[in-house]
Amino acid sequence: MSAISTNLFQQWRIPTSKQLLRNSKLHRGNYAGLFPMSGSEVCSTLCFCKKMQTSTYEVVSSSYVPMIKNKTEIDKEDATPKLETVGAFQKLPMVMPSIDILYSALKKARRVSPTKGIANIAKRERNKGAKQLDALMKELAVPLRNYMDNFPNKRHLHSYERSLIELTLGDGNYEKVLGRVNSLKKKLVSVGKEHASLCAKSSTKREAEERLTEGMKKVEEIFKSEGNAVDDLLNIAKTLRAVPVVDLETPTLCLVGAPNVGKSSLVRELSTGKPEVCNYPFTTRGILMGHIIVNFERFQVTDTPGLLKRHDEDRNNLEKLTLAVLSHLPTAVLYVHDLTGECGTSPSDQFFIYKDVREKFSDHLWIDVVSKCDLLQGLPVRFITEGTDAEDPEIVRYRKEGPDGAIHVSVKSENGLNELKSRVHEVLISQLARIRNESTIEEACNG
Ligand SMILES: Nc1nc2c(ncn2[C@@H]2O[C@H](COP(=O)(O)OP(=O)(O)OP(=O)(O)O)[C@@H](O)[C@H]2O)c(=O)[nH]1
Ligand SMILES: [Mg+2]
Repeated sequence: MSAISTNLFQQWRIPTSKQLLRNSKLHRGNYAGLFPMSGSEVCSTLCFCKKMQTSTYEVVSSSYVPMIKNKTEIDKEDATPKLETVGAFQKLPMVMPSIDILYSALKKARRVSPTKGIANIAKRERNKGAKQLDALMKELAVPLRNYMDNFPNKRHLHSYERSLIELTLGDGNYEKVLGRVNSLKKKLVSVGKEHASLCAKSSTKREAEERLTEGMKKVEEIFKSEGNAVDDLLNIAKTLRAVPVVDLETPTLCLVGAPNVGKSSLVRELSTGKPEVCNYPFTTRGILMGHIIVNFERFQVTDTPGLLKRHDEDRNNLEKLTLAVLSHLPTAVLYVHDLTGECGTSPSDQFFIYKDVREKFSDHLWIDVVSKCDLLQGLPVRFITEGTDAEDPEIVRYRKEGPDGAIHVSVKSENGLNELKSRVHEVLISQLARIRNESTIEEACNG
């Protein structure tokens, strides 16, 4: 299968609270999480889905943590259909704003005329009333039913996309909004039918007219008061469609490290990606996707938000996003260490974060980079806040050189960049071999 991208760099990030209020109505429902940048900053992308990775991880309460499943759970999962690809967000249906659905439905319903050939005035009026109410109910309920049918069940999504839904929209909010749309649909059907039936039982023309007006008003009121569920769904679709598309069969390099260590600067050097670079932590607030072309072979590069020294349960959604990429996508890691003290995280804290991440993702192909080496002329940097564990010989060594085999680079002096580029190419080629090998094994297993 070929993979096409209309642009070579995609960006998706958590907005500031101001952007969030401007871009989405979802804040009303206390939606903590990530949203795309405003339209001009989010690049639209066309990319084809690929087969899912072979190893699977389960998202547990917004966590990226791999979970070991017992037999009953596996059996239960096997019973449900699965979408074994990424790319579900690009297939989400277009949702119409609630106001447009309402006005279009009212217009169409009012145009409905009574069945031809009814001579009796009262009969004709109640026939018209019942038909108009029925039409209004259908015009409102059918689009909602289509949304319900075409927004995927979260359980059937690829683990990466499931995790993005949790981190983007907040725990359970995707299902809540779909639930509200569904209950609105049910209410419209039941109230619409009830009033159509009342109207059909009218004994005079006047009564039929009154019942029609009353029914129209009632259905309209319900839709006006609960139609915001549809607008929330529209915002969800917009947000999810803006998530950069990853291709699971294209090797991916994921830049990881503490905040402000120079990850984005390296992404700019290594790939077509041009993420924002600033001298403060958490400049990168989402997943950013760039590409590297080596010998006509295309590879993906993801920039990620920085990781702080803390336990997983205390991590914010930005950090969880980084870990979700590592957990659910078959990436090679380029881990960035800043030993200059410039980034704000002490070398010993960076060492702690590094050990933790390295241990968790020990099966990933890996490159260590010590960044900003143009600033590393003086003695090893030690923060006054560093505790006694900073005397640990491993940390003392780390503070001087970084991890064993780390490549020292500077985007300012360009030191080490050529060595890094060839190492990156080597690792991506190995990653490609791994992916192909896994596909071959999978095909063999599938007979
Ligand atoms: N002197 C020097 N400064 C650098 C180098 N690389 C990056 N910087 C600076 O370090 C700061 C942080 O760089 P970024 O690339 O934004 O770091 P980041 O890790 O992506 O930061 P977050 O997205 O906030 O986590 C910026 O002010 C860069 O100009 C380098 O090689 N030398
Ligand atoms: Mg960055």
